[in-house]
Amino acid sequence: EPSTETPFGDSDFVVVANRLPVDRDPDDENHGWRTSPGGLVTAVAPVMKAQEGAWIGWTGVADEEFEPFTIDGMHLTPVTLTSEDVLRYYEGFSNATLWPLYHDVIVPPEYHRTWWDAYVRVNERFAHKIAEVAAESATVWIHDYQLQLVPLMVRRMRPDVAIGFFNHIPFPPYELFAQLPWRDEILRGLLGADLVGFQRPADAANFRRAVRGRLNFSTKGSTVLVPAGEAVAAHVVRAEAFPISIDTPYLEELAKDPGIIERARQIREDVGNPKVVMLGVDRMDYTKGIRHRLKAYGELIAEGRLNVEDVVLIQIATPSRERLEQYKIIRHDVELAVGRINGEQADVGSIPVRYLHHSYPRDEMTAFFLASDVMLVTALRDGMNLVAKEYVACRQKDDGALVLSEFTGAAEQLTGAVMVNPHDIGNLKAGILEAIEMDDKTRARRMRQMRRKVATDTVSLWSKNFLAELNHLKHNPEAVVPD
Ligand code: GDG
Repeated sequence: EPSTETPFGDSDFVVVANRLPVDRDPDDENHGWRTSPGGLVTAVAPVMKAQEGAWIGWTGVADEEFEPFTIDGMHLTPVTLTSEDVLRYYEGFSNATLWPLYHDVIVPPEYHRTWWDAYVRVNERFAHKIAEVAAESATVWIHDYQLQLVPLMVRRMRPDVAIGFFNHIPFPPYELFAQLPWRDEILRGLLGADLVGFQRPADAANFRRAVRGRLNFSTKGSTVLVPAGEAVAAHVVRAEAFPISIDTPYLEELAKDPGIIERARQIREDVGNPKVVMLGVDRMDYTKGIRHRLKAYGELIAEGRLNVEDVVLIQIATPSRERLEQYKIIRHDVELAVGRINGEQADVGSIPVRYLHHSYPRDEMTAFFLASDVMLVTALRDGMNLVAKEYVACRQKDDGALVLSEFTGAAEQLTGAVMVNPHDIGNLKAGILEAIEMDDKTRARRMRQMRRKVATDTVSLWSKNFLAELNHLKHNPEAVVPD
């Protein structure tokens, strides 16, 4: 019997990410869910509330179907993953194939056809959900490497919607990307979007080069000319950089909170009130350069260039992807290194590394930022690195120094940091000493400059810019086709 319903859904603005911004909490009266605050939520929540918005993603719970629900004014539409999907699409193809490949093959990526099949299947599931909930001419914003096939799938089903994609991690150089057995499918998938955003101009350039090299499509500036293909009309795609940022006003507010300031003082006292407190905050991930950082620090102590009575390193490493072999290895290596340094370099009254394998509430994290004189961000490769920006936002007295790897997206923005090449242990040691010994005036000048940068470039501005550009492209497609 003919349906009187339109083939469209109700949402004018649809955010799509692997995870919904919630965690299970059976005690909570909100249908058993608690929102997990993060930069992306802050950035898109106002847009979702202003328009009829929806967020599509996985709940983090396998093998269970959930009905759509509303929490903090956001309409959430769960996508179901089976345990096998989690194994093959999420832990497998997303985190053991794409993640290492896109981070300069720091560990070897694994290529398995069964993982790829699951990736296609789950991407299709997301695309169908989008086609179902998106209103006519809606704006759809798809996030990250787990969903790179979704843009083309949605364009085929729903040519009326505006499709944006943002890649939160690096896009690798062509020579590395070319290893991927499914490289052409990934490129075609991304080119289903009207706008593909990357962290750095270099990531966008890597992508356009791969498109030219593999698909032979021509590019002009940041525009890719996509000819008509299987079930899609010819169109243009913009690929360019939109460096992500943080919710600066919120962090500045927290950093002024007397309770949090008091907690910071207490943390310093708990570690023995040394002259210098250094801090690392990372997910426990092999991309973050935690081992390199510990190696440099351990050598500085062993050589007597740092004194265990004067300095403490607090290393927070939050548990991450713990079922994956490479994550078991990095955790083991980090814990071995911490044990060695503390065993060899400590005396009974001082412990050079305070290692914390936990996650903390945002307030406590802010107290750690406030308690630390030197922040160490030594990633071997990182799309942006928000921790670096968060530290800067909290240092409202313009004290504190940031040691920052040149292999982070943040390095292009936080130019007042002490830049290091974490592969070069000598250089890393010199950077740590430079940060510790920097005179107050220089430290203040450099921090002030970085703080201005994060005060202007907030995550709200980032999403506003991305969505404005997407909207412009969809409504003036002829304006973006270069002669
Ligand atoms: C990916 C890209 C890109 C960490 N532990 C706790 C906690 N965190 C927060 C940090 C920060 C966030 O998690 C981590 O963001 P990063 O940017 O540092 O790194 P990834 O997780 O690898 O993020 C990265 C980012 O996406 C955004 O596009 O910058 O390059 O790899 O906000 O503070 N927060 C709380 N407790 C913890 O224990 N509350």
